[in-house]
Amino acid sequence: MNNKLQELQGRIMAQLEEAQTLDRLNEVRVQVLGKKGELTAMLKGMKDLSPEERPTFGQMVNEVRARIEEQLETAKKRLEEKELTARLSREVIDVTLPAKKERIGHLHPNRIAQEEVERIFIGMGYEVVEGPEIEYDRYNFELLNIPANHPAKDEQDTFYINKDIVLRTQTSPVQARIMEKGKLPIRIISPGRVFRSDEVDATHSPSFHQIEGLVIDENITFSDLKGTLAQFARDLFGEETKTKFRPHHFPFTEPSAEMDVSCFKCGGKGCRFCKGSGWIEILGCGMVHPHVLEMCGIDQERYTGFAFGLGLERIALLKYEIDDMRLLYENDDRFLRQF
Ligand code: 2NL
Repeated sequence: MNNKLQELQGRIMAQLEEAQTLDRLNEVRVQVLGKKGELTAMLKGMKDLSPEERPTFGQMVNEVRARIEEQLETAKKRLEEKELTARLSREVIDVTLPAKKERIGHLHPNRIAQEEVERIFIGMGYEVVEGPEIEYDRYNFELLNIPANHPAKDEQDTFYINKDIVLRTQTSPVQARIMEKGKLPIRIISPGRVFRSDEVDATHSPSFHQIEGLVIDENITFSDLKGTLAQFARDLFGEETKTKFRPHHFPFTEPSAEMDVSCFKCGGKGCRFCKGSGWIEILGCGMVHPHVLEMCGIDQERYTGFAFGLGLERIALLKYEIDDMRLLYENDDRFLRQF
């Protein structure tokens, strides 16, 4: 019996020392100390001993048990430490590695240009107003002095939904709706998408963007128009920008003009950018036609106003020196990420 106990102790101690995992340790523990364990069985076998032998044997078993338990504890600590060290080296973080770059999206160049124009006019006290992209012929043409047989209606080559409803060809209908509401004075700009049945090329698209502006109050004159638009040009293209107004014709304004700005590349000397002229055409404008005021229910004896319209893509192309409008619509990330 004594020999058996010795053998057991030696064997178990060796197994505990050799154990490489906590699982293995537990296996050994159950194998010796568990309900059906070897040591437990030896205690149970005590009943076969003589009463004199029992106390000595019992004491020996308990000593062996104590030693094994102590060894178990030591082995457990050793293995836990080993596991922690392994985990720490496995999960090590190199804080000196460069961080993974997140590519964050941003506004489209067209939208950047739109917000720039909005910012300038908001600074002058204008409100930004939007309206429907599908419009009644009445708002898109009729109230703007473009009656049924007017050539402008052909010229614009409109997308018709039916004979009364069109894809708006300009954002002026938004302004006609505001005039019709009758709250004066008016100082608004209306940016938005417009549609014309044009073939796609470097300077045309069937869908593009416009910003129109409208001011109506008592005593508004052509000087207000010139002063406002000259200031707008300086804000957009730089303090040295000069402006020039050339007579023009629009059905909805009288008199009408086109505004050129001095070339912001060459300062007006003439270069490739302004095709040698020193000037770049930017927008159309004029005093709101009295007949338009009248049709929209505004007293044309008391009120006058000016209006203007500019193509947003044109501003974006100029500002960013892009030579093909199609780039603005293709959504090629290699192009867009440059802005
Ligand atoms: C251009 C010319 C223009 C207007 C738009 C307008 C609007 C109302 C009344 C009178 Cl409600 N006029 N808008 C006036 C003159 C020119 O746009 O070349 N745009 C790209």
